Amino acid sequence: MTDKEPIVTHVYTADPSAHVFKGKLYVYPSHDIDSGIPSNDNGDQYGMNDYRVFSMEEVGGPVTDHGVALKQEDIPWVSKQLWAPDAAEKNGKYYLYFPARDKEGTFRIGVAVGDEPSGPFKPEPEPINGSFSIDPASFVDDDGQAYLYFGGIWGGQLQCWGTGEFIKAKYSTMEPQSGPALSAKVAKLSEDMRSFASEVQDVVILDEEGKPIDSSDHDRRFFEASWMHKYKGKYYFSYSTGDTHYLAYAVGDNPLGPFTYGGRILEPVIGWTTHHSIVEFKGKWYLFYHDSSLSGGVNHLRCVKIREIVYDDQGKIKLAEAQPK
Ligand code: FUB
Repeated sequence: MTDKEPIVTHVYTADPSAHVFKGKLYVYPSHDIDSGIPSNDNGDQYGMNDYRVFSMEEVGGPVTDHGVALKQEDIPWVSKQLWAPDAAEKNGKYYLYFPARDKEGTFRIGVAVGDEPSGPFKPEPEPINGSFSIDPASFVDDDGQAYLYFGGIWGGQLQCWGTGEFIKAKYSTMEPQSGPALSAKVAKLSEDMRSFASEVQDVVILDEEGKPIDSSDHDRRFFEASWMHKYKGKYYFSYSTGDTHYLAYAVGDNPLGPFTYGGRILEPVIGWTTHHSIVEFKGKWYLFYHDSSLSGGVNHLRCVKIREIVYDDQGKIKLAEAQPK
């Protein structure tokens, strides 16, 4: 595998969340399918209906497909669209967090529990109380406190929740167009990892002058694809800028923020979406991301790839020159 090659080609994969569990690198991606649903701005064509788990012993080595770990028909509250998932481990149990539309068509976030990192995962009968929108990303800090970051604009419905209630009329908008940008959301997770243990709050991203990034600043404001990692005691919140197609990051001293914009990690890829994770494995740091090269550019048929990243003396992230072979 080189940085130009997908980690697997026998299925379409996207939105990779990578974690080290039991000494191996596990990847929890979306499992893209050709749903036959016409494309629109709400993302109806992203009609995924199950999750598969992958693992590798080495970056660049063989990738094991552990098969289907959770499927739509086994989740009582879901109507459609199993979008970008993430996983966490706590006290020997494994938790798969996933967004999907409920029976009313509103995105919620569910959790499913397993005994092994590869699953299978048994879903809780209801979505997490108080959850909404898409793209959950879990983070367990060194003190054992776990957090769930989430949110995504447009098809992900984050713009519908400005008042705290779901306003369907805002579904096809990208509000606000001025003033502070919409923020990703974060909540502490309970000890059993199945519910929120705090209020949902904004993940505030500040500019170099300490002002919240403006909604007109499309190159830097949050759109979707939250990820949290820790490097040298600092908290790195990374995300997709959506319609400007960058992966960007912001750095803070606390997992709840605020975070100060730090720069771009990845330029636009082939395809509309860009979504990633960042993980340390065997002393190196890796960016897992996707593009649509495997399908020749079909936006909803994507493939996961890996690039090595490095940090400079200031803690700024750069792509490494030498990439996984
Ligand atoms: O995979 C469906 C959606 O596309 C994800 O939830 C977004 O982050 C974007 O990658």
